[in-house]
Amino acid sequence: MAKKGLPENFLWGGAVSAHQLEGGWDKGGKGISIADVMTAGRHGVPRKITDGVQEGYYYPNHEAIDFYSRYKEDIKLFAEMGFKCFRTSIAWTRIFPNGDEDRPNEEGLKFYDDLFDELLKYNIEPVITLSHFEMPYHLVKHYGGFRNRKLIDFFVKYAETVMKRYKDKVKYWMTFNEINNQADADNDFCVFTNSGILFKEGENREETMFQAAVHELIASAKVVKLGHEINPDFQIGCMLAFVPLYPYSCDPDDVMKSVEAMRKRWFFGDVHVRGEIPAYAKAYWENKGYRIEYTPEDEAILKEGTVDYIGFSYYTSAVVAGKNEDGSPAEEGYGRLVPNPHLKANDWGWQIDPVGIRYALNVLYERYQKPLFIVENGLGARDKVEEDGSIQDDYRIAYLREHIKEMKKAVELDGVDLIGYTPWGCIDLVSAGTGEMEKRYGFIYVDKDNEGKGTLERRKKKSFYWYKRVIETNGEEL
Ligand code: P53
Repeated sequence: MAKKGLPENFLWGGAVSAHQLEGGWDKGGKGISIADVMTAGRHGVPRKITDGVQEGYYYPNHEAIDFYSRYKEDIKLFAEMGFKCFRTSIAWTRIFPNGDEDRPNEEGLKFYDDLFDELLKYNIEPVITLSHFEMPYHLVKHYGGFRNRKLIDFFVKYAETVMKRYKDKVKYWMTFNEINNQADADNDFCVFTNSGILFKEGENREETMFQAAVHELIASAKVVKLGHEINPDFQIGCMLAFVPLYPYSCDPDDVMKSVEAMRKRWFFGDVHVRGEIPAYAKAYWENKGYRIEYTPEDEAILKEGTVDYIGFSYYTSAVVAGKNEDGSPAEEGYGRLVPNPHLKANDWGWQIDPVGIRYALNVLYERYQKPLFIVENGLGARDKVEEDGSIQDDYRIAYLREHIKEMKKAVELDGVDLIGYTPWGCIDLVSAGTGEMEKRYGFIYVDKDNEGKGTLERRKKKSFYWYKRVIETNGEEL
């Protein structure tokens, strides 16, 4: 007989990141982060990265939704929905404003003490990402971001500071958010947000990215090891952006291309979970003539600092073809990305694929046999406030319902060990990819538009009441 229902202590909640909702970018001694130098874009128009904070630009993360001063009111709403956990990140720049100081900023530490206390007051378990696209900009300018090995020590020092400080308040940690986004080294935004890297003329992007990634993986392993010494009860995970890359057809060239393309993304999880550089990566580096540096001590650390669980985001899947339309072999790497004819997309072109979440849970569990935690999932959509003030976001409910159904199949029918589910942007916030406010994910509406105008007033959407009921019934009533 099939297993029935989700585990009793299942962690229902919501997820956000500091820079996308806190605002207060220069308050409480905070330094400038990489998110503070990104302007607003929109679908098809990339965000600009400026050289420091400059006059004449609109930076949507500077104020965001002002969670910095409104967190009590917002957490009260999360508690009303029945959240068991809340995933956010610590802004590195509140703790070490430039990243290379000797001593942390007490005012920043105090802010998170208060925030975590407020969550714990309602028995909401904090789930904390250490680095969610928000490293100090100073480390980019003066050290070249994670291409520089020195960043390992800066990150470890920051992580040690907060893990010691909050050792009795926070149990669930993750090191680097969506560390595998940068697998696409041609994407400036991904490499900047993951690693704080601005490419130099003539630099081999992929080689630089791999070196930075290896530094991050070493830093992560050190932090896992250290964290377990600070508190043996800590659960420290990695965080992967899981985008299944399906083969376009049963043509063996399509199938093999999908294996190759997936490997580019698996690399990060494979090191985090297995604690060693996979053979396929070493072969790839050698064939490309890349020199990626790491020492035997680094290799030992990777082995000692493997993660306790795998946190991942899931929004969409993609399709790769091994051949071009004229039958010639597709480019190496991701091959030719083609739309999936079986799926519809949202307004930003992200195709909606609920079965993909079951697929993701299965392939991750088969590969790693470690507990899984869905720490992001959701639908970015424009919402309309009706005359009576209500927001009828049935499309969001439908998206989440279909994904939760498939998630339950993975647990009940496939035997996957799943800890929890935290939909992304449980309160409307600034989009990471575009900087827009109007790409909304929330159960709670925030009155603010793409130009930064609005009262910041909070409003419960229809999905607020729906999700409350989902949590109450442990996912039985959808
Ligand atoms: P936005 C790319 C691909 C998949 C997930 O994204 C991504 C990205 C970067 O945009 O980001 C994650 O806001 C990320 C969050 C982000 C969320 O997905 O572009 O961890 O910070 O907000 C949704 O719609």
